[in-house]
Order: sequence, then C-alpha cells, then structure tokens
Amino acid sequence: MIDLRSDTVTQPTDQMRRAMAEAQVGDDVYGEDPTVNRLEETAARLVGMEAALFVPSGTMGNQIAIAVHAARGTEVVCEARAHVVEHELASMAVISGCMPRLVPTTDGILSAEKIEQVLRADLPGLTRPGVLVVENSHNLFGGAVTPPEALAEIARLARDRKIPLHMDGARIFNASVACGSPAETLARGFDSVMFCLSKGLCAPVGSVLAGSKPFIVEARRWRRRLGGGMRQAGVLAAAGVVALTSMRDRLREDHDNARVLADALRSVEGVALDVPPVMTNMVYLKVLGPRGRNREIVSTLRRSDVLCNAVGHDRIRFVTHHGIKRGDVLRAAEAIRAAASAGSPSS
Ligand code: TLP
Repeated sequence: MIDLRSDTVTQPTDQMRRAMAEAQVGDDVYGEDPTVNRLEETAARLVGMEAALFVPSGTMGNQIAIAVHAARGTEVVCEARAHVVEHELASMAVISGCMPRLVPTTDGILSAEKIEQVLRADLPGLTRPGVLVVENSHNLFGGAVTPPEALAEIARLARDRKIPLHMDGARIFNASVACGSPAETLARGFDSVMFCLSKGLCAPVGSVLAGSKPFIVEARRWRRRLGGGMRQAGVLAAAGVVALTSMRDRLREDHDNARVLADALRSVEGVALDVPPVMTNMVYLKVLGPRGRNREIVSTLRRSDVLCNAVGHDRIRFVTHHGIKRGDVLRAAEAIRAAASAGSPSS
C-alpha cells in the first residue's frame, strides 16, 4: 500500500521504539514523569516559549488553548477553512461557549489586513473577539505557509487590539523548513502554539501546547478537566523527544516528494492541481467532472494499492511523509493518471 491519506499514518522509527522501551517514567499528573518533563522543556525551547504541556492530540491542544484564552460568549477569529472550525466537531462551542468569526482567504494565508476587515468594533452590542487562531501550515489550503513577516504583523495587530493569539502549528516544523525560519521565529509574538509530534515527525501519539508559565498552569487544569491526564506518559513522550531532536530536518524530503508528485500530475487529464504551488507535504487535486467523482477516483486508487482522502465533493488530498519514498510518489502518479482517465467524461 502507498498510503498518502495523511502524515498521521507514520510509524514510530526504530530509535523511537528503543527510546520508548527504555523510558524512565513516573506519574505525570503529579508532574513526576522525567521523560514528559524533558519533552516539555525541549518543546518549549524550540518554539521560544516559557513552558509546554504534553497533550494526547492536536485537537485537545487547540481546544485547551481556546478554553484558556477565550471567555464564554466570545469569538474565535480564524481563517474560514481552519482545522478548528472544519474538523474539531464544534468543540469551541461545546467546550468553551465560543463561536467562530471567519476570515475568508483564497489561499489560506492570513494577513493583519484581512483580519482587521472582520474584527468588530468594541461596542456593547457586538460580540468580542476572544482569541485569534492562525493555522500554519494550513491543511485545507494544501499545506500553505504563512510567512514570518505576515505573522509578525498579525502579532502586532493582536497586541494592539489585546486579543490573545494562538497558532495551530500542527505542522509548524513543515512551515519552518519550507520558509527557512526557525519555529521560534514563526511563534514570536504568539501567546500559545500547538504542534503535533504524531504527524510528519513520526511519533505514535501526542502533541504539545506551549505558552507562558501562567498559561500552562491553566492549560494543565483544562487537560485534566478534559480527561487528558496520562499518568506514565513518558513511554509516549520518549518517542516525542526523538521526534523533536532527530526528525525535523528530514521533512524537506517530504516536501520534495510532494513537489515531484505535483509535477507528475500536472499533465493528467480530468484533474487540476488545486491551490498551487506546493509549499510543504500536501498535494490537493481538483477533480473536474460530476460531483462525487473524486470519491470514485479514491475507490479506484484503493484497488491499485494507493490510499488517499477525498475532501468535499470535488477534491482529493495526498500527503507525503516518512513512509513514502520517491518511487512511491512516481508509482502513485501513474495510478492516479490511470484512475482519472478511467471512465472520465472524455474517455
Ligand atoms: N489533521 C488531520 C485530520 O484531522 C484532517 C489530518 O489528517 O491532516 N490542526 C491541524 C492543522 C491538523 O491538520 C490536525 C489534524 C489537527 C490540528 C488535529 O490533530 P489531531 O488529529 O492530533 O487531533
């Protein structure tokens, strides 16, 4: 199988499995797991924050951030197709009593100017912004990267308007490798950052939420409240330490493979590359033809041992990762060519 559904399907490396087997552990709810503590210190340092918290998933990390930053009855200001609105099952409403205020873009890249257009005046009759969320890289916009200059302007706006600023940096290290700026630079001026260990970095489970010391004290309470206290979690954190110390630089291979895949798909009939250029490890295809044809192509590809995800009614997402080599993307491209032409309107 060539599994291009997501970088979440990555397997822990041999080095991770060894580290997991040998991990020293303790009860992390008492703050006594030395491996979790080491992971949290390493993670905080990498994004230039004071402290960090190991959480079971990216969704929990984002939702804890929203819960800590935003008062009930306020708005979560975010890009219109952000993961926090598209894929987190309305948890900002369920957990925090917030509603989204969407910033439309054509490429997933936010700017202070675009955000200002949706920010509402500070009047008694209007809902206030509770937190501003920037997703970098942006999943539904093909892994698009918001550059450091734009992030700095957004941080300035958030500071001027006194709106807490959170980064959904599930793939912040992909963004960092792509734009050549350290994650610490991308996170500068943000109040919190969530990033995932379990995606391109190959750890089996877990994400990290980082911020100031007082923010993390509150975040720890919310983690417990949501049932995310994990006891001897050092077994998992050990893989996370390996992920952070030895898997970040290799993400550029995934980006190169995504570009090779996109190039090979340029001439395929019946589909078009969606939101080019490929900046990180995702390729989205727009399927021309009747609604739902994307799902037919995904099923055809499964029969050729290529796995990918249909998104909406006309798109398909392919994600490159550690388990995908150059030969795999070339084979996948051939299978996609065959699947797109089989039964296409022009054939
Ligand atoms: N994304 C998953 C799916 O949920 C779509 C994927 O396969 O890409 N932020 C961003 C930007 C994400 O892409 C994801 C996961 C999360 C947060 C949530 O992380 P988890 O899955 O650990 O809760």
